[in-house]
Amino acid sequence: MKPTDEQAGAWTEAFESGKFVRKSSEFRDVIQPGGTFDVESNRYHLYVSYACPWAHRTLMTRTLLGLEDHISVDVVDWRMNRDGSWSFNPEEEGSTADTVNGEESLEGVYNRAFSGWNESPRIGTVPVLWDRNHSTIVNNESREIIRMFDAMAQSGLGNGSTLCPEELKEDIDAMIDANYESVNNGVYKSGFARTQSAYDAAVTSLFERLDELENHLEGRDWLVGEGRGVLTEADLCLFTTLARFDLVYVVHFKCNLRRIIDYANLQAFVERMLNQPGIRETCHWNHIKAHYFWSHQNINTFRIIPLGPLEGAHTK
Ligand SMILES: N[C@@H](CCC(=O)N[C@@H](CS)C(=O)NCC(=O)O)C(=O)O
Repeated sequence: MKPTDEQAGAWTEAFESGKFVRKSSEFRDVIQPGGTFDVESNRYHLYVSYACPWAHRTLMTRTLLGLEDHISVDVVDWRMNRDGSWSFNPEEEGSTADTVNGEESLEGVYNRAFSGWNESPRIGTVPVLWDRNHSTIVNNESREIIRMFDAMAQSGLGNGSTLCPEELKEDIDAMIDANYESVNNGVYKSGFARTQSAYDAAVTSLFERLDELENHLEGRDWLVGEGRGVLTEADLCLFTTLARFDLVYVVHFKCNLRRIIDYANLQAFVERMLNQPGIRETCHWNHIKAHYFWSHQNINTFRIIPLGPLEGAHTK
């Protein structure tokens, strides 16, 4: 699906009255059994940044659903360029070349999917789900990509588990929605605010929601489901923000009313997730920390990377 001019316009308008406004994703096709984008092993390829919380959701889902042998992955350099673009740099530890298209930058990949892409003021975000058969981008919205991975796992690929049981779908979606603006996007709204009032509002609603989640997790392991709950997409979507919180957001985005380590239930939730098979291996703390402090020079002029904190998700 090609982006519309209206969407492109929205991309150029990142800030409104001091508030950070997130661009909407432009490629929104769907993998479906029997559809244009059919379920097939080794057909789809993920481009991620290990630093990015949205991309991290897709990596975690791929691991938990046992899709590693079916969906290949390339990893961009942790350095995001000043204009928000990403490069491939196989020299950098943990980063790879573009093994599918041989591009030097992610813009090159977007340009293959939609020629003329880089002639407009568009910036290609991670994650990107690429289709080798049609040589195009299927989708670049993390929430939709993880749902498609679940559909793939339900269609015979992977380990047969689900992160979105049909009977919990509504609750999962409601939980993801409830955490999106206040928490997932809230940390960015706090960090990129250009007025005191925009910052105050973002931090206030972020911590109000964290307080609610701390209460919600009392006596529960996971956010959704009966009893102690079951591990679902809603947990992954919250986790990738919480895991970065003490390491980066407290200082870099000034989200400093409390740390996650100060919340007993949220901290236990983070550690529980880290202990799921394969999850720790998806957490590349060096990329996460270096990326934020180095890349956002508008809020960290001299690119100094803090030494601490001594303790946090990254030490658990
Ligand atoms: N809505 C997207 C957001 C993805 C996103 O914003 N990714 C960031 C990295 S954390 C990015 O690539 N930013 C580049 C830019 O905005 O210039 C999703 O959830 O997939």
